[in-house]
Parts: sequence; C-alpha cells; structure tokens
Amino acid sequence: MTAALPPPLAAGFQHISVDEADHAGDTLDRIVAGDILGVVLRGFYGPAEIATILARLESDPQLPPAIPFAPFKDHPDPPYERGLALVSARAELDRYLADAVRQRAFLRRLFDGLPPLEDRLDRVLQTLGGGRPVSLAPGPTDGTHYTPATLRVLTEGTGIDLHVGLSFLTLPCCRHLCTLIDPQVQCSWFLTLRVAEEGGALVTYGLDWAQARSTHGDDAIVGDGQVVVTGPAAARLRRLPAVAERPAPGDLLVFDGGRWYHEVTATRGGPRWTLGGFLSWSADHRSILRWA
Ligand SMILES: O=C(O)CCC(=O)C(=O)O
Repeated sequence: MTAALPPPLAAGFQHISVDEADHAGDTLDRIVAGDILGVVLRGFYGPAEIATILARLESDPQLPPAIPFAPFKDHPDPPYERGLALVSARAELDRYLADAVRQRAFLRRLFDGLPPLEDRLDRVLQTLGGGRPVSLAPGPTDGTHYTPATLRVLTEGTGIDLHVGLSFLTLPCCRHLCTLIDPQVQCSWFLTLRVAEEGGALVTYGLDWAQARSTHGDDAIVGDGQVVVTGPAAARLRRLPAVAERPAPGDLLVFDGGRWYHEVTATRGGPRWTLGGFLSWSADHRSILRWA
C-alpha cells in the first residue's frame, strides 16, 4: 500500500454551484476516468426547500419503516434507512420491487409542490453526463422499477461503516441490474438534508476495489459479497491517506464510491440525514441509469 494519495483523490472534489453545471458537461466522464474523485453541486435545493422537506419528515405520520443498517443492529439507537436499498434486500428482489413503488410515492409526497427530486436529478445528471439521458433503472418484469432513493439517518454518535460500491454489484440481488449497466462503474450520489454539529464527514481512502481484490492473505481487505469492512482490515485501511468532504444541506454530492473505499464518520451534536442512491452508464454507455 502506498502512502501517497492516488490521483483522483489528490484531485479531490470539484465544487461548483448549480448555475455552473451547464459548463461542466464532462464531470461524470472525468469522475469515471479518475481525473477527479467527485463533484459537490452547491445549492441543488435551496434553504427554503430543504426546510420544507425537513418539516415534512419530522411530522409525516406515514414515513416508510426504518430499516437499521445491518452492522449496527445491536446499537441502542442504530442508524437506519427509510426505503429498502437493493443491497439490504439481498436475495429478496420481489420484496424490494414492491417497496420501490411505495418509496417512489413517498418521495413524490415529500417533494410535493417543490421541484420533484427525480426530475431535478435527471436534469442535472444529464447535464453533468454530457447530455446522456438519465432514467430510473427498469425492473426485471414489465412495469417494475428500482428504488429512486433511500433516506439515510445517522443517529447521534453513528456513521456508515467502510465499504466500496463495486462490491455491492457482486451480490446475487444485483444480477439483473448488472445486465442493464456497465458493472465496472458505480457512482454514489446523495443530497444532504441535515448535518450534525460535528462528524458525518464522507472520508474516502486511497485504496480502490481492484487493488483490494488483488491483495490476499493477511493483508486482504474484503471478499466478494462482503459489504462492509470491519476489524483489523478496517484499522489498516484507516491508516491510508484519505480525503474528507462535508457537504452542506442542499448540496448534491456525486463521487466514485464504486471504486474507492469510503465511510461516513460518526456524528456528534445531532443527527445527519441524506437522500441518496447510485448511478452507472447503461451497458452501451449512451445513457445513465440510477437506482438505490
Ligand atoms: O451519506 C450517504 O448518504 C452515503 C454515503 C455513502 O457511503 C455512499 O454513497 O456509498
């Protein structure tokens, strides 16, 4: 393992305002090519829009059920998602697809009267993706679709364990998705709704999925189908050079979380809420597909 930051991490995140997106049509290509780690699009939603969304989340009696992040099951107040993520559904694709319909309706309610999340996301990703059309990934049977986004809630003192997105695609639940997309590419996106006073930083480490897979024996980090890195392997990974990013409420962050190991550090002084999912090129690279 090298002590220097690999080039995409050394280049880090490009920060642009939403008005500058029109001049950044090569952004997704640059992220996938490894020229930059990612982009933070400031003001994707404005303060008044975020306040409306937060008020609805705090008062809606019909929120989707809270699904604890698996690694924190024994925590007294575990972090959780609202909406079933593909990676959490494991082999239960039918349950996931049924939940995706409810989740899409929930997100429409949440953004009622505001620019709808999926519309705004598709427009900006199309711009950042050089004009490629963007859509929600269709499911395996007629009329079904993947989940647009999940709400991630980090309760006080919790974060998201070390992981890397391309390992998700090795899970059996991703077989159909991998027929639609380029399975070598997975970017993460998330919209920050609320930040804690401290912590809750996205930290990306200088180790990529390909390098981790070629490292065996005592230095092995992760195997196929394993979703989070814990124990001594996590301690080794955390000694690598890293890049930290802490987007503000309203910012949209997109990065190559498929290739680079990353985690979200524990929050202090309140919770952290984000809405997020993933994207890839379609198999022919002519369009962009997203899911969560
Ligand atoms: O902060 C989030 O919502 C998730 C960040 C992350 O770990 C990911 O997108 O893979």
